[in-house]
This record gives sequence, C-alpha cells and structure tokens, in this order.
Amino acid sequence: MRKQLSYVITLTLIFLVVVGCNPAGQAVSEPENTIHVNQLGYLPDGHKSAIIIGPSEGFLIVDVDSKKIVHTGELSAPQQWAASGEDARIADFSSFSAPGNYVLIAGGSGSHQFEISRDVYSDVAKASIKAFYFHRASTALDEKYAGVYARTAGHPDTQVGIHASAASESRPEGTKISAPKGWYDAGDFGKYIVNSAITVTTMMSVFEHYPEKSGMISTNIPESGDETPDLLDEIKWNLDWMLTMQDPQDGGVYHKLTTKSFPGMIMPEEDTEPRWIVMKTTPATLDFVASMAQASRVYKPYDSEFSEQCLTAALKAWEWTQNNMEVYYTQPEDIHTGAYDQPGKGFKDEKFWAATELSITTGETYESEIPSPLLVPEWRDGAALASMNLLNYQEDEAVKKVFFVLADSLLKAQMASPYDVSNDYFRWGSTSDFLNQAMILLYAYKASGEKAYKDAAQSTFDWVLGKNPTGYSFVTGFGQKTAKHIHHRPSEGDAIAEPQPGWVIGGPNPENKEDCGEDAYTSPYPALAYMDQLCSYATNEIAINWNGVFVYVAIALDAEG
Ligand code: 9MR
Ligand code: 9MR
Repeated sequence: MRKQLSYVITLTLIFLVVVGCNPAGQAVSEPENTIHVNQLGYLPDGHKSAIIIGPSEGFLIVDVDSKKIVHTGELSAPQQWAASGEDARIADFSSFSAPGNYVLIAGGSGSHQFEISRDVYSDVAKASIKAFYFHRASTALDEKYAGVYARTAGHPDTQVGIHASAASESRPEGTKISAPKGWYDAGDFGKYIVNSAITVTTMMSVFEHYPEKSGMISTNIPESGDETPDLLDEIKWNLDWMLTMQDPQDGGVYHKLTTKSFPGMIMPEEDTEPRWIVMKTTPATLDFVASMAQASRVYKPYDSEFSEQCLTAALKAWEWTQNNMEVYYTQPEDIHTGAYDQPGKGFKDEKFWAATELSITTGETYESEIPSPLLVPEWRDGAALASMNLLNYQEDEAVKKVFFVLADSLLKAQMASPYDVSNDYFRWGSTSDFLNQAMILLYAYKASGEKAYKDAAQSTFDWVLGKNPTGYSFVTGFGQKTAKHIHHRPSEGDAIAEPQPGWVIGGPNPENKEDCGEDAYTSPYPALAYMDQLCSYATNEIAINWNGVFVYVAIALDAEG
C-alpha cells in the first residue's frame, strides 16, 4: 500500500513537470522512458493501448485540464520486438472511457497529449479525402477550396503522345490523345492505372460498407452541394481519367501516363515536358474492369449515364483480357518513371477481383477462382477487397472461409505482438500494410460482430498516428510530431513551410537505403529505417493508395465508434 502511494506521488510530480506546471521549480530531468501513443487519440468505447519502452511498475493517466489522475494500470511484461530491437511493454487502458484530453505517465516520462472522444478521427478522415483534391491534375485549385495550397493548373494532358510500346494500327506511335484529369500518384506527377484502381476501389468500398458516414462527409470542393456525396465526386475525378486510358478500338487499357523521367522538385504547372501513354497490360486492364464494374453500381443512383458508361467500359476491357491474360508490364528503355510491375507473379488475383466486381454488378457469372490464401490488399493484389465486397452483398460460405483465414491470422499476430499490432514486416509503403490489415480486421468485425477484430484494427491503426518506435505520426498535419519534409513535389515546390495536410507517408522501409546516400539510415532495425527528409523517397513519400486505405479505416472507425 505504502509502495503504491509513493509511486502515485512520484508519478504526480513527474506529471506536473511533464505538463509544464512545476511548482517547486526544480530542474526537469531527462525522461527515462519512451512512450508511444496514438497522438490524435482514442475512441471512448474502443481498444486503447500505448507502448512503453523502459522500466516501470505501472502507468497513470492524467487529465490535462483538471490535472487529476484519472486512471492507473499495470504494464504487460516486457517483450523483445525483433523489428525495432526494443523491450516493449503494453499499457492497456481500454477500460477508461471518459472523453477528455490526457497524458500517460510511466517510469518518469510523459506521453504526447492525446484525446479520448467520439469524433477523434472525424477531422483526419476528412483531411485524408481532401488531400486528393490537392492532387487533381488539369485544373487550378481555387483558394476558396484549397486555402494556402491554391495553385494554377498543371498537366492539361489533352495532347498526350502514344509511346512506341502502346502503338496500334488505329493509334500509331506519336498519335496525340486527350487524357485529362485524374490524381497525381504520389510525390511525382505520374498517373498509373494499377495504383489508381486499388485506390478508387478501396475508397468506393468504404462508401459501400459505410454509406451513411461516408455520404455525409463534406470536404469543401467545387462539387460540394451537388446531389452526389463529396467522396464520390472526388473519386469521379480519377475515374474520368481512367476511362480515357482504354483503347476504344480493342478495349485494352494502358498502364500509365507519365513524362519519360521524373521531373525535379517543381510545381505541377512548371512540369511541361511531354507526357506519354505507355503499353497496355493485363493487370492494368483487369484492375480497370474491377474499378469500372464497381463504379457502375456505386454511381447508379446519382448519375445513370455515367454508370452505364462504366459498365460498358468494364465489359469491353474484360473481353480484351480473354485473349491477353499474360501481358506483363516491361519498362521501355526510354521510360524511367514508376513501373508498378509484378514480374512473374501471375494474375489470378486480378482476375478474381475483376470477375467478382463484374458479377456483383451484373448478377452474371464470370469465371474465376478465389486465390487461397488471400493476401492483405496492396497495389499488387485486390482479391481480398473483392471478397469483402462480395460478402457485403451475399452470403458465400466458401469466400467467407478464405476471408476469415486471413482475418484470423492478423488477429492472432496482433494478440501476440509486443507492439500490439498485427504487422511486423517492413517494406516500401509499410504504413499502408498496417492500414490494409486494419481494414481487413474491421471488415471481419463488420461481418462477425466479434469485438476482438475491431480492437485489433484499432490497435494496428494507432501505429500510423504515432504508436510506433520512430515517434512520428505518419499523417501530415495530424499528431504532435509529424513528418515535415516529405518527398512531395508540390510541398517542396510551394513557398509554404508545412506540407499539404492529410497525406499518409510510406514509413519505415529497410528495402531501399540508398535514397539519401550511403549510411544515412543509422538504425539496423527495419521498423526504424525511416527519415523525415526530402531525399528519402523510399520512406517519406506519400501516395494515393496509402491515403485511400487510410480513408477507409478512418471512416470505418469513425462509423463503428
Ligand atoms: O522522385 C521520385 C519518386 O516520386 C519515386 O517514387 C521514386 C522511386 O521511383 O523515385 C524518385 O526519383 C528519384 C529517382 O528514382 C532516382 N534519382 C533521384 C530521384 C528523386 O530525387
Ligand atoms: O508503392 C510502390 C512500392 O510498392 C514499390 O516498391 C516502389 C518501387 O517500385 O514504387 C512504389 O510506387 C511509387 C511509384 O513507382 C511511382 N510513384 C511513387 C510511388 C510511391 O513511392
């Protein structure tokens, strides 16, 4: 008892120091521990955990306004995490649910301030959708909608050249076609079908799974106030471009539209190099089928003509693939932009994705087979998304079984994880792996009602907003410590210090450590292979697919509460 009392007193003093109220005026000692929290905060009824590195008997939560201790708890036993080399303890305070602003204190240190509130993710969800508006090609961004990020129009894309690799009888090399609109893919200004497809389908899927919540988000874009939800208006900007990437002659879909090389760190309007349409491929065409088939049903209530156009395009593209099931992307010699290629992988998952979306929309059967095991979605693989969409419309025991094998493996991983997250594998865009896993777990919760899935999703989502060993929130503008020097041309090229808000950055990636010069990354641990530096395109770039799944998870958590 006495021990516990002195512990509480010590922690209270530490708290006073940490939150800046230091009555005795004593010197502030260096924090002994490192505490990682979701820097935005937590939902009142949701799972809540923080990671503590360093020795401590327990932890406290203090209300920042009243300066009162509102919760005390024990830490889990320390566990080595191979990904970061740390001994991590979990502070689980799920049972504490009172809304407010707090800090968590353990072992002589305080966390960043965080909030517990029912709408703690509403603003970031909205900002992550708004980010896509900042990436619209072929239009000026009006100050009324873009604020300080207003800019003149870039990339009209009305005179794009057919590259030799894309030449056909009706469109010989050098033919100029018009392919305006779309979103810039990432820190570069390219427009890539494969990555566009996974992005729009993920975002249309959150609309289908949570129509009410998704439908009421207003992002202050030029289309706001029309009959169509803002989320769908935003997605349509990219779908309109995607439709132009289909060869009207044979239905095949071109892989990408880019300059021959990446431009420097300039604004869109300064990038005036010629742009090219590069070869048709099987993955681009199948992914296009999936996106257009889904768009056809999603937009039907708002725009029947557009819905018809999407379905016609999807069916024509599907037809092309029937004789072209193995056309891989191979980067032409004179093209140096992103490849989004998948050498030797096979296209079983793309085929399942396309066929499933077509079936859901038309009610007809399109032959394909579910890949088993299903993998966590990414730009290379939309099969799990397709399975979610199918389950959203019909009970299919076989698909359900395969889907839950994936969800259960993620749940199991989270429950055993020293960091309380489902992922422990790091590569380019690792942040999006956490998010895609959280999406699968959330859908498992939706389909089963089992709260453990939602808890695992929440805890894995926390990673992205700061509960990770780098201490950064990986969403620009959201959290106490966020990336400032992202590899993003408009953020570097404009005169504004802060990067555009609402962008998800790639995060730790041990796969490419050359981008900032040899020896720039000092940690040998994969989860710490991250730098908030402009040069670090392999860890500090942003991309539409990473944002797309953030939109899904943030809206879903906001909706589920
Ligand atoms: O800026 C480019 C970024 O958008 C890409 O994601 C990345 C990987 O394809 O490449 C970046 O461009 C770099 C190029 O690949 C190598 N030279 C340095 C370029 C940027 O500084
Ligand atoms: O997200 C892509 C990642 O999975 C790949 O490993 C990497 C290298 O091929 O490319 C990433 O995609 C980039 C694309 O090629 C060009 N635009 C920027 C994308 C994000 O870095």
